[in-house]
Amino acid sequence: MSLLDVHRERAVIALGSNLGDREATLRSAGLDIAATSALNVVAASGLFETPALTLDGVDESAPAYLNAVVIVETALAPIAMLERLNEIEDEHGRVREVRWGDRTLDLDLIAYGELTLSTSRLTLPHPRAHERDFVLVPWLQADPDAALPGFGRVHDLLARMPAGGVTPIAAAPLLPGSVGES
Ligand code: A4P
Ligand code: MG
Repeated sequence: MSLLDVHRERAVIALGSNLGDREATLRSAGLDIAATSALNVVAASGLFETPALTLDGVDESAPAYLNAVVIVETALAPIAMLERLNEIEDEHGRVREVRWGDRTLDLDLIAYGELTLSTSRLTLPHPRAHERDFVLVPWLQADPDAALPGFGRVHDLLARMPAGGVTPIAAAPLLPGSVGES
């Protein structure tokens, strides 16, 4: 390794929206991620419609979410990456009112390499990702070999879950030419 080499990590971002023009918001946020020079997109999933999970459980009467996953390589530190994701949320009119409440855009950092971390601002991997089909199904589509640090292969996690209501929607992939890794 020379002094010019930069250490890069692979990071997984989950996108969710259940208010407004959900598809336009997710596509625009995907483009914002791709346009961030410090984030290089490796793969992206398609779009999936999923029933809202609230603090009281799945709420079929709440507006449904669209969810997707983007995988990037980055030299940004995890906190710097979270700050960039928060900026993109803010640019899309995200208002923080109710925890797990309806939102125009939620960007979660699901995993950052093999790193495990628990601070007041950031927990890695995302503490609830392992039990959320609306994160794991798009992630597996973008990367069939995906593994969640501390929890094992995403394929195996999903195989142990009841088949849920994660429905692919008939639309182009989130970012052009980027479903699955080539
Ligand atoms: N934070 C800590 N670790 C992370 C991380 N790995 N990634 C902190 C992102 N943020 C992380 O998040 C609250 C705080 O978590 C942030 O200040 C950050 O420093 P927030 O986005 O402000 O609030 P939130 O999203 O309402 O809360 P929370 O607990 O992060 O909720 P989740 O887990 O993000 O769940 N149902 C469906 N079908 N699809 C969804 O996408 N999403 C949620 C939100 C609920 N129900 C859903 C979906
Ligand atoms: Mg969140």
